[in-house]
Amino acid sequence: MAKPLELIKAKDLTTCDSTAQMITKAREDGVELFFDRAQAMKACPIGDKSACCKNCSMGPCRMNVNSPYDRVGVCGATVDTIVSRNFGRMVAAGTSAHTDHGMAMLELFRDVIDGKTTDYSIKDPIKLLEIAASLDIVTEGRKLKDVALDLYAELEKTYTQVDGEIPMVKRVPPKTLELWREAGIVPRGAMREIMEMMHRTAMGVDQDYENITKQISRTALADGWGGSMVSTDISDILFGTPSPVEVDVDMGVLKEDQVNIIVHGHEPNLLESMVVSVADHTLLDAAKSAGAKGINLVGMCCSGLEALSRHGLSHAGNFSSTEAVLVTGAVDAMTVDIQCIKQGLQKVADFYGTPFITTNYRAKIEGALHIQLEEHEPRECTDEIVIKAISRFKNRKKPVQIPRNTAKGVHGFSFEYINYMLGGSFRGSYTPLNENIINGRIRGVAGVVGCTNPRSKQDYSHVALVKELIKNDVLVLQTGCSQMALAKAGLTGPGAAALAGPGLAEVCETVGMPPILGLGSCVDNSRILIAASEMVKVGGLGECIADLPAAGCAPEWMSEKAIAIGQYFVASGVYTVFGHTFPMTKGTRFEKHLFEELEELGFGKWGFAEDPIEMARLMVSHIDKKRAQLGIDKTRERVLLDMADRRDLDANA
Ligand code: SF4
Ligand code: MSK
Repeated sequence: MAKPLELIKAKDLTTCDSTAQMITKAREDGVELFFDRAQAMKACPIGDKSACCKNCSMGPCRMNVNSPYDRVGVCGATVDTIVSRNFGRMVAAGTSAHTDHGMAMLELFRDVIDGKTTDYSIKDPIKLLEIAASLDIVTEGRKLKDVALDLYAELEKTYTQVDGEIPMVKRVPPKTLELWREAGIVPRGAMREIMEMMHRTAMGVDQDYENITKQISRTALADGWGGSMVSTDISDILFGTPSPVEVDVDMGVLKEDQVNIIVHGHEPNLLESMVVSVADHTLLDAAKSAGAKGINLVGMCCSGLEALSRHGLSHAGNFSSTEAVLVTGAVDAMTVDIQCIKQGLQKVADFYGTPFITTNYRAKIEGALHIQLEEHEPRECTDEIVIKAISRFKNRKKPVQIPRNTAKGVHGFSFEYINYMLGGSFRGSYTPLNENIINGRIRGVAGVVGCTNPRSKQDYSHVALVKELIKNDVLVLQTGCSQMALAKAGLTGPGAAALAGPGLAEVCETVGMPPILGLGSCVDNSRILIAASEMVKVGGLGECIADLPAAGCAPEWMSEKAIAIGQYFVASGVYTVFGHTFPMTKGTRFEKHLFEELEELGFGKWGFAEDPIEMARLMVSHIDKKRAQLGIDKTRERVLLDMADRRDLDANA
C-alpha cells in the first residue's frame, strides 16, 4: 500500500537541498507541489508501456503488456503498430516544439535584418558569416545585410521546404549522410516531416513498424539538424555565442532585500529584454523608492541557461524546482514564455502573492496575467513586468524564507569555444581532443542531458551518472536541466577534475578545462551534434558519427522533446540510454528494432536502465566497443597499465 503523502520525506523526493526545504515548507503552508501530485497520481500501467491506442473512436484499445501479442486493436493494429505510432507522435510533438521555437528565432532574425525590430541586433557577425559560408552562401566582398538576407532565405527551408534536403545536412559527415540517403530519411522541411508523421500514424495508414521508424527518424533529424540547430545558431548570431563564465546557481541566489524576478521558459528574447529592463535607471530608482536594494533577475530552466551562458546571469534551478522556488515567498514576479511551464505554477504563485505572467501568445495559462512580448517593442512587456514585481516587493505579505544554498560553476562552452580552448586562438581545433581519445587518456565522450521528473528522485541520477562517467575518463557534455543538476552539486568547475579518472584529469589540467562542459539549453543539443561532426572531420576516429566512442543519456527525462532528441541522436549514430521509464512494451519486435536492429543497420540504438551506475556501465561498455572497432583499445590498455604501474610504484615507495 502507498504511504500517506505526508510520510514521504522531501529528502526522498529530491537530492536538491533547497527544493527539499521548500517541499517541507509547502506542506506546512498547505500548498500542493507536483511532487505530491506525482505520488497521488499513479501512472497507468498500460499507458506507461505505451500499449494503448486512442487514435480513433473504435477504441481506445488496450494491449496486454504481459503478453503483448495475445490481442490486437479493433482495427487489427498489432502492438508493434500501436507502440511505434505512439512513439512517432511523441517525436512529432517534440520536434514541433523545437522547430516552432527555432522558426520564431529565425523570424526575429529576419525582422532585425529588415530593421523592423531595433531592440535586438546582430551580436555575432563572425558566426553569421561562418554559418553562411558553411551553407555555400558567398560572403566575400558582400555587405553583412545581403549575406544575412540570403542566410534567412536558406534557413527558412529548414521549416517550410516541401522537397529536397534541409540546408544543415551540409554539416553532416558524408558517410552518415550517405546512410540517411540510402535509408530515405534525409529530412525535407520540418513542417513536411511532422505533417507526414501525423498522417502516417493516423488510423488505417502506416501499419508497418519498420516503415514507421523511418519516418520517426526523418522527423527527429528535422529537429536535431534542422529546427534546433537553426535555433541555436540564430540565437548565437542575435544574442552572442557563449564563452565560459562563472555563475552562481541554486535558490540562494534570491535576495531578500531586492526585487526578485524569475524568468522561466525557452525563448532567449524575453530574457534578453529583461536584462535591459532591470538595468534601466528609472526602474532601479523605483525599486529603491520601494525599499529594495536593487532588482535581482534570475533565470530558471532553459532560457535561464541561455542567459547564464551569455550574461553570467544567476540561475535558481531546474524543472523540478520551479514551483518550489515560489514557496520561498521571495519571488516578486515569475514570468514565463513557452515549454515546460507547469500549469500548477499558477496556484502556487497565487498562494504566495507572486505575479505569474505569461508573455507568449502560444502559451497562456488560466488565471495568469498575460502581457504579450511584442518583438518590435519588447520593453513595453518587460518594463511592465518589472513594475509589477516592484509593486509586489513593496507589498510582500508572506514571510520570506530563502534556502542558503549557492554553488559556483563555469558554463557557456559553445562548440566554437571548445575549438578555441583545445587548440588555442591560432590553431583552434578538435585535434587535441581526438588525439587524447586515440592515446586513451580520454576514453570517450558522453552527452548527458534532459529533464528532471517527479517520478525520479530529482538530480540523483544525473549527478551519480556523470560522476561515474568522469571517473571512467569519459568527458561529459551537458545541456538543459541536467546541466543545472550538476551545477547545483558544485561539479561544473575545474575542481570536478579531482573526481575524474587519471587520464581525463591530466587532460583537464593541461588544457585548463573542467571534465563536465555545460553547453546550454535543451535546444542546444545541436551543439553536441556539431562537435561530433567535427570529431569525425578531424580524423582518426572513423568515418561517421556511429564510429565515435561516444554515447548519450537522459536519465530523468519527462518531455516529448527528450524523445525527439533521443531519436535524432540515435539516427545520427549515437547509442542513447534513457532512464527511469521508457514508452515501450517489453518483448515486442518494435523494441528489438529500436534497441538492437537500428545499430545493425548502421545507426545508433536506444538503451535503457533504471540505475545511474548501470546507465554509466552501458555507456562505457559501448564506448569500449567502439574503441575496439577503431583499433584504439590497445592504447587505452597501455595508459591503464601505466597508471597501475604508477600506483604500484607509489605503494612500494
Ligand atoms: Fe483501436 Fe485501431 Fe482505433 Fe487505435 S486505430 S483506437 S487500435 S481501432
Ligand atoms: S527545460 S525539456 S525539463 S531539459 Fe528545456 Fe528541462 Fe527537459 Fe524542459
